[in-house]
Amino acid sequence: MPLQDLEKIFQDKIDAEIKIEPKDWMPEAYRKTNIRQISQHAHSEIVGMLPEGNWITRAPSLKRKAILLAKVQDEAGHGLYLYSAAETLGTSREQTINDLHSGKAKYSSIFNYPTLTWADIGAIGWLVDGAAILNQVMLCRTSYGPYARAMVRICKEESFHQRQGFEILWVLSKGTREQKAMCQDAINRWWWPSLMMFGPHDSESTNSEQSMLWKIKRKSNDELRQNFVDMIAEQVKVLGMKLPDDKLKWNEQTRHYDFGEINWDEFWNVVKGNGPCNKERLEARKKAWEEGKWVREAAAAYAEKRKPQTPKGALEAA
Ligand code: BYC
Repeated sequence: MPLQDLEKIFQDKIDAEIKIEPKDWMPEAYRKTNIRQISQHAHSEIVGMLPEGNWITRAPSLKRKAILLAKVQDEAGHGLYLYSAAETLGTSREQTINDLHSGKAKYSSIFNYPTLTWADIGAIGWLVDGAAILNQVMLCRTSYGPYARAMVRICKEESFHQRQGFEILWVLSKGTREQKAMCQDAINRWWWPSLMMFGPHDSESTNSEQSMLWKIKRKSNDELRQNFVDMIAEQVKVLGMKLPDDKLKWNEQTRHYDFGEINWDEFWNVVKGNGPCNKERLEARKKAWEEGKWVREAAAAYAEKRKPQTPKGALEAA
């Protein structure tokens, strides 16, 4: 079939809200964009386990420890669904992981900040998972079938994560003077990096225009960021805390909150690998990969052993 016809069938499907499936014809650039975004997303889930994992041994009670452990395990699951979704586009798991370890692949800027106190675990749940959900609810309707389906379960789990984060901060916000101060300090440090998670302004976003045409993205970076500010500016009142932005103000005309400018130099610096924890995060991932080699080998050997064996002589008889 001529290329033009294939392109038309593809775009007609997108326009009619029919999902694109792994064996369907798709433009090479659509395949590449999905591999890029899905693998970056998978890496974010896996690297995202590190700042939270830092507090598993120091959670303030057995109950908090069990909850945090379960949350971090959820993130591992998200990473695995997403790596599998990326594989359906013809990339191998090994290649994807090599790209993370070599520093070629990106992952969310947010995970390059340190978790200094227990309140940071609350702030990550509330703000980071909160930002992630807004973006990911939209991705449940993304045009590539395996990605959209992976997002459904991820979103259910993320909304639980956000509530647990809010609850950690809510308890601290009702606590001692020191606990209240710890809560405010975590909000101060995580607020701006959370806004950066949505990516550059639409005017600077290199991929958005094409991704919107292909319905990989359904809402723009700035639109989602605004939804997030509107949601958090209300929720922070329940905590009796403040967001660290003098310009944050309800705008009666736009029916949205106005807010201050993000420090884009800081954002690009972190994206380029020079944030507070970039090196530490990659080192930790590489070490885990090396140390887990024997587990991968054992799993592969076990799978091989369980394969149905062809009875001796069966081939000759056939
Ligand atoms: N950090 O053209 P743009 C979670 C890059 S984890 C780093 O707007 P796009 C969780 C971007 O890649 C949730 N890089 O890009 C886990 C592009 O560079 P390349 C993570 C960023 O793709 C554990 C360039 O900047 N969520 O929930 O159209 C614990 C220009 O940007 C960032 C996802 O991954 C960033 N923040 O839009 C707790 C969602 N922003 O690739 C929670 C899936 C931008 O051209 N991803 N860049 O070299 C997306 O929805 C989109 O990729 C983005 C960016 C909205 C993030």
